[in-house]
Amino acid sequence: MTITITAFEKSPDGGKGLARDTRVRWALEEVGQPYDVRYVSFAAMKQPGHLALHPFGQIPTYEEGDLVLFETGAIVFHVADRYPGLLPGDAAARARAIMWMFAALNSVEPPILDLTTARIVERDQPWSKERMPLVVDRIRERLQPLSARLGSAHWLDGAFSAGDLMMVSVLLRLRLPGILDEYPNLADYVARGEARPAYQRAFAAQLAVNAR
Ligand code: GTB
Repeated sequence: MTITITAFEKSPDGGKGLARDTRVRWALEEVGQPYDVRYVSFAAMKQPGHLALHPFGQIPTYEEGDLVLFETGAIVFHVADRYPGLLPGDAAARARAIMWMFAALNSVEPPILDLTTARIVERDQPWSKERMPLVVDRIRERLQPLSARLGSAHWLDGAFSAGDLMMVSVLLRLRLPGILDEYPNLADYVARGEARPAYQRAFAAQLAVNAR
């Protein structure tokens, strides 16, 4: 069955792979599923056609036959659940991989998103500069224990899983602000994720569109 996802017609990051379609592309590449992409403009995302797929008018969405999904957590979980390659066979290991997906989205991504808000949306507020150390410290509160847990391991729990795919995707946004470099094992972890052939293909596909 054909899989179709949506992505920015023109990503604001110009193809750095930070928009959330990249993690969905990566998951599909990991499990070897071909997919089509429908590109949408910011205006089109807020029109009834797209809102029927995504109530918040965002990307990415995922269509497969009658199934329509939004939210990258749900999409990556569906891909990992349906196709082999991203979740271990052992029930306990599978539960832990899913736990790491949730940890990435619920515990690590929120303070990172707050940094984006602070740097872009709140940039001109008179209190913006004063607030920034608090925002960065809240990220460190997550990175420090994550770094300690990862230690010298290659991945969070044995073999690479959907948990790592989501965690690396979330951490990637910290490279430009330089925060990732404070935790060399996390920087290496992210680099290992990016070096995976499936990630490389996903990255190249989104870049090809945004570099036009
Ligand atoms: N929780 C949802 C999910 O995980 O699927 C969040 C989806 C989401 O935020 N989508 C963003 C979107 O559609 C694109 S990824 N925004 C348009 C809108 O809300 O109107 C967020 C994003 C945007 C831009 C960059 N960038 O340029 O660096 C990075 C990430």
